[in-house]
Amino acid sequence: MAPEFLPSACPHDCPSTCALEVERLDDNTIGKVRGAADNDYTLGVICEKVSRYRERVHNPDRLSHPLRRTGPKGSGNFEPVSWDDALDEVADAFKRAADEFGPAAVWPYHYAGTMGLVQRDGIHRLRHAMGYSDMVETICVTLAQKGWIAGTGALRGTDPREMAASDLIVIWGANPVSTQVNVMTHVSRARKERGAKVVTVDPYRTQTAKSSDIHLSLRPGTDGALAVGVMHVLFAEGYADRDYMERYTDDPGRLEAHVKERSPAWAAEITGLAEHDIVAFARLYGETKRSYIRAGYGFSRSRNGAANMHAVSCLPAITGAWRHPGGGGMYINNALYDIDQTVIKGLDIKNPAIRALDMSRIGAVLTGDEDALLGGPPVKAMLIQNQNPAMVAPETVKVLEGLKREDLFLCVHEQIMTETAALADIVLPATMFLEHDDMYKGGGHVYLQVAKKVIEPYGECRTNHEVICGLARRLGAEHPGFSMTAWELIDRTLKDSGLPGADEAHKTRWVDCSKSSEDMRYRHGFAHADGRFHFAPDWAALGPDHAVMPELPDHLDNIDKACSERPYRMVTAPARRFLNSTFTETPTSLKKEIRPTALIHPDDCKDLDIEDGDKVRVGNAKASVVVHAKAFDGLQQGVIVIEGIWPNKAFVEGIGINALTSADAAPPAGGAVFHDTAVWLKPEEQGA
Ligand SMILES: Nc1nc2c(c(=O)[nH]1)N[C@H]1C(S)=C(S)[C@@H](COP(=O)(O)OP(=O)(O)OC[C@H]3O[C@@H](n4cnc5c(=O)[nH]c(N)nc54)[C@H](O)[C@@H]3O)O[C@H]1N2
Ligand SMILES: Nc1nc2c(c(=O)[nH]1)N[C@H]1C(S)=C(S)[C@@H](COP(=O)(O)OP(=O)(O)OC[C@H]3O[C@@H](n4cnc5c(=O)[nH]c(N)nc54)[C@H](O)[C@@H]3O)O[C@H]1N2
Ligand code: SF4
Ligand SMILES: [Mo]
Repeated sequence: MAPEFLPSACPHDCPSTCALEVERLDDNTIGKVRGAADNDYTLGVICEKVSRYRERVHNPDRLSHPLRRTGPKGSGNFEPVSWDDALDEVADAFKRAADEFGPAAVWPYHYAGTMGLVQRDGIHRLRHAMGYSDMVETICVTLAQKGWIAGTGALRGTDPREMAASDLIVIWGANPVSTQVNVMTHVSRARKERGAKVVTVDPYRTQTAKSSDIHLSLRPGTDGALAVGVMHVLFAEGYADRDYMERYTDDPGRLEAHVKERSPAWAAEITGLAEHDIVAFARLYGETKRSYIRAGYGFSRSRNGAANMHAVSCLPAITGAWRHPGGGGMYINNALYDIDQTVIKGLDIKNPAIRALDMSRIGAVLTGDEDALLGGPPVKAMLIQNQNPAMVAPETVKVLEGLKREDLFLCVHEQIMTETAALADIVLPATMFLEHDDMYKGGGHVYLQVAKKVIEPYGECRTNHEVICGLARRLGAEHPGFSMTAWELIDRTLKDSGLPGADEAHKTRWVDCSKSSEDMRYRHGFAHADGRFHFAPDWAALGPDHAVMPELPDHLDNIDKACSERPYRMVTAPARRFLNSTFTETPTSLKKEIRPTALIHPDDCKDLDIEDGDKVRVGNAKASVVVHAKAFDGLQQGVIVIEGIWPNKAFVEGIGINALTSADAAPPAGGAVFHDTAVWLKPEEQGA
């Protein structure tokens, strides 16, 4: 077969969801991977890690056949076993747990290792058919989503392609150079075509911040204060669009009175920024009508993250930036995709009375915390797909203790032997996206994509869909979705959603789900019942823990503040060549990321007598971890950054950064707080 490029879509947990072209060398081998040049969001650009996907898909360490544990948990001793035997054992273990403790003792657990709707979400169909425990998906998006919806009413914003028509782009709490590179393509267009200015708001000088005209290097968890300080100037200096607010917002008068009390000097005190920098940014933002705020997840991963996202989203409603093409802003565009996933997820058979455990609190759940278990039975059996909690979930010490419980039956369906898979009783080998069919929503853009497999599955690998259906058969689970192929599920789901079917969508490569430019900018009203942007959100409608939420945008003072015992605030931002825990197995990524490293202000290094390259111990009440230090002047004193997510084994003592992060559920509806940790820091003794 002659080499050829076939269309695909990137399945990883990245808002860019790039349209790909993959070179097929033969039935089992790929060559180059490149971005589709004719997709007007991807524009031929993809990140370096996916451009060398060959290294991942043809990784010699890939799992190729089912395995059964032979030694003690975590010993790493496994023996090969047939698919039939493996699935029988999993089904038997689930039946035993359900017989003894009720079906809620089984907890299917998953997240977004693949973003494909069929392969990611089919696990819910099995859950609902069997009455197993449900899962609240809090590990990533909850805080940001609640915060954005609070004001606008819907998870969408200005068309990201319209950034090219902006005169000012504010990248707020995101690092797209690392985390969604296509944003930068559109930023570059605005710069080239309109001379647009770029501002980045981030606690440290990321590559994104470095490439910007202005970097506001604030303390973590203080974005609400910055936004309110900016509002003060917008009102005081005549930049507020009163006509727009009168027509499109809920209570501008109250907001104005509220922010009058909160000056740039007040914001400077909280954020650690200079007052004149806050004022200068506010003036620039106020003067520039075509201003586009691209809000990221990063600044929402704090206890006050939802409040901060809401505060930031208020800015374009004050200046009326939404009026102008290229103005307004966006965080994510999920609401464009009105996909009816009833068949994939088995929503028609879901029993809402069954408990839903908070996935970010997996450590507490598995170690028997009554609150985390919501008063129900212990979790005795799990199937994990698309997730690596041993590395990525908060409170690693508890997570590992729980996963190692001898009385917990654990099945992990994985592509490689992750630190989670290594703790399993049964490990099942999973296909990669190039080996199965699926459909993808582009959260960071406007396209829905349907992708067919490019090569044959490696070894004995099976898809998530096949595993779910295989277990359903053995467990007697009933639902039409279990007897459909992945392609049939795609076709049915698209048609149920009023979209072209699978064949047609695949032929056109992507389906544009955008609305008109005006609609994307809420020119016909915001998505709340009253059609207005809400400066005073109805937090009670957004989550049970709403009492602490500020009535109007403010600095919500509920973070893990620095104190004398723990004087440093730690951010655990993503690494450029990893994608969460993925790509920590590819040699090039590992080589370029080098090792877990704490970026520390040079003056803090001096105070602590730490030299570049020294080992340092970072800790709090939960644990301590040892990393190498790097002096870095791109952050405030009192802030440290450790990029990750590295495997536990990459750390000097074999325990990773999430041993320090908290599983506290942030208000109003939960959400993990990965960048909200106060720590102490000290040099590790030489040779220790
Ligand atoms: N290369 C790479 N790409 C990725 C990922 C990865 O791990 N690696 N992860 C993927 C996933 S799952 C997601 S959800 C997205 C997330 O992508 P982003 O939206 O970019 O969010 P984060 O990666 O959490 O953090 C982005 C930035 O937020 C900053 N930040 C932290 N705390 C604060 C704060 O209090 N205020 C402000 N203003 N900024 C703050 C961090 O320093 C960091 O530079 O990226 C995806 N893409
Ligand atoms: N300290 C710190 N911790 C964090 C974060 C942070 O910024 N800092 N970010 C958090 C965020 S935003 C997220 S989303 C989570 C993400 O955490 P995870 O969801 O664990 O992240 P991934 O590495 O994207 O995917 C997990 C696994 O899915 C597997 N996988 C991929 N495709 C398939 C498939 O088709 N089938 C099966 N069976 N498996 C598949 C991959 O091999 C990978 O091991 O981490 C969180 N943890
Ligand atoms: S930028 Fe994101 S969506 Fe695009 S190829 Fe890289 S990981 Fe995939
Ligand atoms: Mo995420």
